[in-house]
Amino acid sequence: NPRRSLGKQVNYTITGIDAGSGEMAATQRVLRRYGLDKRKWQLQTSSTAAMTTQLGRAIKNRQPIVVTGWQPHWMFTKYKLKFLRDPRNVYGAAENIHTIGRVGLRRDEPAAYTVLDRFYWTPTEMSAVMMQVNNGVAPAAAAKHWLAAHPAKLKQWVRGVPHVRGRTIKMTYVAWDSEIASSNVAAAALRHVGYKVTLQSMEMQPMWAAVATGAADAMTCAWLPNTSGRYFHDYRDQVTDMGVNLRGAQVGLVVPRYMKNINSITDLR
Ligand code: PBE
Repeated sequence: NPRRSLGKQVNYTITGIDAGSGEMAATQRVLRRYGLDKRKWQLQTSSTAAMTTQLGRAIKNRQPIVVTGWQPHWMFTKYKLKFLRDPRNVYGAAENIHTIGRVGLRRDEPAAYTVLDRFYWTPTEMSAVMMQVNNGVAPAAAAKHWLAAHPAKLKQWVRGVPHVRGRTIKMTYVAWDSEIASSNVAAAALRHVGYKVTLQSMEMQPMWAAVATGAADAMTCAWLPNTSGRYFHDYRDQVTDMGVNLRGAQVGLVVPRYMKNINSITDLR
């Protein structure tokens, strides 16, 4: 019975990502809400890169694996995967990704504010940039090429924005594949209107704190209402919510489609 032996085969382990991410916190709740913690299941902390490496290795050997996955992500482009159903709705429905700026950005850098405020794209567009990066293209180059190939999109974001000189925007992000793509594309659009842009990667909590204290100007990484909800709740009065930059994001447990008998989180029990 492949279902009964699954726990054993994967060592009762869900392959996770960085400890600070919202999805890891949600997955700890999943272990409790589905009683998996009492059945030896554990969530392994690692990193996006280590998780995707383990996923690729398992798929190559057609072995079972359960990971904390999300969409948009190149893993769904490259491999045949499925989200496990979540009947207790711990992860929540589809989310929107928001751009968050420091208080005062609009006054101090109106050109940057306008571009970041307009920055908006689709899961398909984000996936294309993520796939390029996964294929080995440097993120800044992938972003620049993508913008060059989508002039209408760039025009929407920069239309009427005056060119600036000698001004810098500091962006921060967490090195999740999706956010590597979005922050590099937003940075490329800002560079197009003349800004020098620095991109600094951090853990999730310091990223929010950097924008809240004004140490950073902006970030494109807020998954709402659930995955980044705790930080948004804590910092909402100290930051500017610049609205949605992508609609229809999703987090959850992800397995290869060849795991035919595993379709719901309840199937892990
Ligand atoms: N993620 C990607 C993040 C948000 C973006 C799903 C890994 C998380 O906080 O879990």
